[in-house]
Amino acid sequence: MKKTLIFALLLSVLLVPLAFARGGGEAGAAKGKLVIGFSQIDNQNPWRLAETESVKSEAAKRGYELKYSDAQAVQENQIKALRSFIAQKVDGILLAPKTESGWEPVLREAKAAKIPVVLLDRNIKVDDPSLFVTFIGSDFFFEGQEAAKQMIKDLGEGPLMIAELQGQPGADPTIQRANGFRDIITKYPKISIILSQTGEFNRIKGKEVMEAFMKAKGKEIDVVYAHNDDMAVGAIQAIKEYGLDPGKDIYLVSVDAVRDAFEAMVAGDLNCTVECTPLLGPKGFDAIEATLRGEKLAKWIKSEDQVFPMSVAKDVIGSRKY
Ligand code: GZL
Repeated sequence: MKKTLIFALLLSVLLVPLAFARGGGEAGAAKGKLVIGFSQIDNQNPWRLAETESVKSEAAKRGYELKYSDAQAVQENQIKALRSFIAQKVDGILLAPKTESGWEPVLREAKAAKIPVVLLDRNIKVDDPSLFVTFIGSDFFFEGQEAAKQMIKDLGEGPLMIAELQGQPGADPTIQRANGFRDIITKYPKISIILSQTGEFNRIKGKEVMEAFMKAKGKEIDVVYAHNDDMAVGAIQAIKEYGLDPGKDIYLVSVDAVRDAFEAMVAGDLNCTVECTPLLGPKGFDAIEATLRGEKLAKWIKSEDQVFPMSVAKDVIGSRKY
């Protein structure tokens, strides 16, 4: 009797995950495991690479089949990838949408095919909120506010002339980080943004734009506000080549808190980075699984982010996961 009971218990523990892992779509049903499509914007900076790795490693850990597409920063390629996922009848889609707009048609096709779409790391503007399950990502407006607050804490209320390196045009983080920073500095009449241009969230472009800024207003620039660390690292190179001392002659604050930013702060070249975690794979798959179980989710699953001024970099760098 006792042996039978133990055997039955063991069997139930083994079978439960298998039973649950059966996908919602036909693709999953055929193989008894979830098949998930992931449309990634690009892999042109360490943050993007960390996000891609987070999704891929979590899919492998959960035994999912991942259909992966790198759009090379072209929205049309993302739309094509989503159509391909729909045609393959995947069980769910993870989408990191490059821009806020232009998604309704393909999301209506996913909805008609009963395939849940979870947004990773950027939100979108749609007329019908049922077109996606949830947005998993940071509060970019908060990040912009915190960058401005730390700058004022470190430098005072001005006069301060700021050069801004913006992210990819039309992207949710670009728009909100710009708005959040301006929300704070408008309260200080002696603080102003004198230069602003996109560096596309990448190091090479960020350096090129900073070189142009230095040519135009070199010695007048007190602060660089970069919408991500990769552009800040490019700006640091440009400032050094111009002959000034980044982190001292020019104060730099950026967003993401990738390892390169901590190394730059330890070297004294960067003054602050505001965290924006890319480790979103587990939450993304949790959201798809919950949806396939019929659970309703909040429209925004917010990441909690911290502010890291230069003073803490040495103590924190060893514990960073990306
Ligand atoms: C933020 C993400 C941004 C990062 C950049 O969630 O969309 O895109 O801040 C990345 O580094 O390119």
